[in-house]
Amino acid sequence: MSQPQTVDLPLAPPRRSDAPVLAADIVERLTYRIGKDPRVAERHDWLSATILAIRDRVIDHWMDSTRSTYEQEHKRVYYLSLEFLIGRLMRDAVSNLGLLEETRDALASLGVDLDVIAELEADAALGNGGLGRLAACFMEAMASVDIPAYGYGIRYVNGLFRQELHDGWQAELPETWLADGNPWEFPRRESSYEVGFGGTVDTVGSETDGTGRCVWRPGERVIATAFDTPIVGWRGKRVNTLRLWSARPIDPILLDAFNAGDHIGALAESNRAETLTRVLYPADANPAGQELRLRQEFFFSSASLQDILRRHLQQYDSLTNLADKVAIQLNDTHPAVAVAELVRLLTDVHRLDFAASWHIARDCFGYTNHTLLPEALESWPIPLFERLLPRHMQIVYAVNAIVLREARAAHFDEASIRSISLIDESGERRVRMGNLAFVGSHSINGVSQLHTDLMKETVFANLHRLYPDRINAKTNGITPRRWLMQCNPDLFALVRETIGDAFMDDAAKLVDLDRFADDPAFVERFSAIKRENKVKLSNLVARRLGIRLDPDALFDVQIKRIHEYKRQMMNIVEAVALYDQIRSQPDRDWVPRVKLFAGKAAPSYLAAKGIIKLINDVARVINNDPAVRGLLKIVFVPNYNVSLAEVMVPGADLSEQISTAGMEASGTGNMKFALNGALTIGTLDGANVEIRDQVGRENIVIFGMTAEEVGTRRAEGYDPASVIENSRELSQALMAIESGVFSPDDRTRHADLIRSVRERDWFMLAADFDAYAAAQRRVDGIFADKPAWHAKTVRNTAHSGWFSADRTIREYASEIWRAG
Ligand code: F55
Repeated sequence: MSQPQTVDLPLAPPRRSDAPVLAADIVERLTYRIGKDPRVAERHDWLSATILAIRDRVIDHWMDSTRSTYEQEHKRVYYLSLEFLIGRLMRDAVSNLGLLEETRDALASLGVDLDVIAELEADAALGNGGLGRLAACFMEAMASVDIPAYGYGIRYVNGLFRQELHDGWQAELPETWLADGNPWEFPRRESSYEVGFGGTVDTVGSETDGTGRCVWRPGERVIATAFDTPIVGWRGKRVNTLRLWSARPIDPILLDAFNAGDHIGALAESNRAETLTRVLYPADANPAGQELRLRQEFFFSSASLQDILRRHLQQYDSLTNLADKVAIQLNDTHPAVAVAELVRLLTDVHRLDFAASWHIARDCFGYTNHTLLPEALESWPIPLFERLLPRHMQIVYAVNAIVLREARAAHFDEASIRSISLIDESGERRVRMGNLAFVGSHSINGVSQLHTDLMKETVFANLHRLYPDRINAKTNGITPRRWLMQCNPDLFALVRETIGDAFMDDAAKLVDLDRFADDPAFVERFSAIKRENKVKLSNLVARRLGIRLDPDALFDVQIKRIHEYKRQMMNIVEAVALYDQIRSQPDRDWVPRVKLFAGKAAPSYLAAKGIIKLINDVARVINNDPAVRGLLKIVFVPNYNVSLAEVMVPGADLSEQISTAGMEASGTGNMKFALNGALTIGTLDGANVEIRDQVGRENIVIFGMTAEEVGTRRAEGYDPASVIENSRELSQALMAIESGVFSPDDRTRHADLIRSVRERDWFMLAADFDAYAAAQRRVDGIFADKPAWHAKTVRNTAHSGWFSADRTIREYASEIWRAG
């Protein structure tokens, strides 16, 4: 891997003189590509024309990158992910190319405001949350640290649903990011592959245990067509490809059927194909379990592997060296069927013997696990798997036989063997995708140290015992380009002015800021920028919701998917307790606070939807109570997405990372907030542990049970009722909610939600509540002491460089992929 260079690159100084050339290019694209006269062009036309002009400046770098990988025979990394939560791309590309000022000037000369048109770009929301956003950060980081990489995924026509609030309830509306076209993508009709489903299998070889060569005759076939998006690395040094597959039918219309009058039947195949890549499943924990989902998984895995093998064969003319030149990373188990598909392609199509195919596959694949929640572990009913993928079913059985033989040889007992098996036989027989991904990979990684340790102790304990060298930790990271440079340009400029440019190529150098944490002149500017970002966030809230916020209040922000384990409910119950105290002790010196929430609930996750409604009910009452005198405000900002996060993160004082310890694999929002100078209030969960280690325990507010304590408490038999009884604050808050104080129109609306806390409280809200409330009062105390607060916020920024995705990617490259 070559070190980033800091000289002779376009970023410093900006080449303002090229603005007229760029302006001319934009007008040219507007005229000849979009077909609009500049005099009548609308803002959206200017956006498309600008993207096309920028895109053209990417292409030479893109071709150079591809060419040099080929010529130097570098290993290629393939990142297979069913989700890429990209957000907008224009500012990313422009900024990484060092063309921000030039583009701004070019557009200004045409009477167009860059910031205005940038807002019009649709978010590519091809993901649910952290897992999809991680894939997007990794794509940018792989290009930035000069790793030859391809992202493979699905070009969903409809990404994650748009969320509206109707009377405080979540409503889901279709998201249509492609409605105005997508100037970033290049359709590649020539890169198309057939993907089959169903049908029959004929054995050619003599073996009948699935290891002989077979011919699979699918009953159904669709075409996967590639759409490529260039991903520009920092300083434009490398441009990688995000290749998303779209499904189309082999015959767009069955003319015979149509002519015979069967107009619907004539299009049935076409509709079926197009349904495959129509919509992203909106669940981020409970796998959908529907046939269409398994079809999506196989569709994109198969197309990607065919593409990988074609590229490799074209260059090397042999598959025996595949693992030397190809690393394939599975982003969770969603592409795990790729393990069986690669074995099939190598044995059945390319005629390698089964054992060789199996070893090659294992040497190519790495698997990243993102969750330990049992309900999130994917498995497929055998009858469904067998019907859709009959040959893959045989391969799964054949692989299972190998693994179980190894376990027996190692003297594993029957219970351990049952847990290792690729087939779950505890009820309805199912294929366990996590076990398939594990045995088919040479590396299995967790996304924080704690999560990795728990993987070894829980879900993969026996597989870890059988293959002790495979599990490793790769703590997540975020791209500092999007999550500091672009979303917080004023802070970025201040940092640059203060410590110089080196941090731009090595985020660890942010640590040079540490010595300014007690420098009053610096701190004043740092905090003025935070205040300005809070004003911007307040303006957004005023525009969207008509709620006015005081930018001098403490902005306390929890933004993430709505989940019981993430405990948004603990946060809102604490707000109720605080409200109660403000009313009963109006004369205390309360620190004015705004609690901001945003996040989507899976449409079928009723408890999560109930929590959204509860937050909005509590907000209405508190925000309209004159007794509160603006000391507490609650805001739920609808339709959380990447672009909203880019405003909310820089505008936060306090970052809520309060999951039940042991449940949040890593978190990445936690890193974005710390980088932008927010303090974290959090449990010792996921990467919060590493954040504490980096920023120092005096610069983070930790509370609550550890993962170990959660486990012990559960094992001892946890009784929430007695905990609640012993906490006056919690009892009163729960009683207020349950008695209908916040839902006068339907007093029992939240009864079920509260009952689940009283009776089960699986996520131990009650057990952590008092510690959480006390931690919040500690936060108030620090916030009131401005020099102390500001010093801590500066130190958070200074010590967050380790969470750069560049660091994470370098670890993957050297320890898993052996690439770059
Ligand atoms: C999406 C689909 C299914 Cl079927 C299951 C899970 C998901 C998903 O989105 N998971 C997810 O986002 N997991 C998160 O991954 C992040 C990146 O590693 C972690 O930081 C976070 O802790 C974890 O919850």
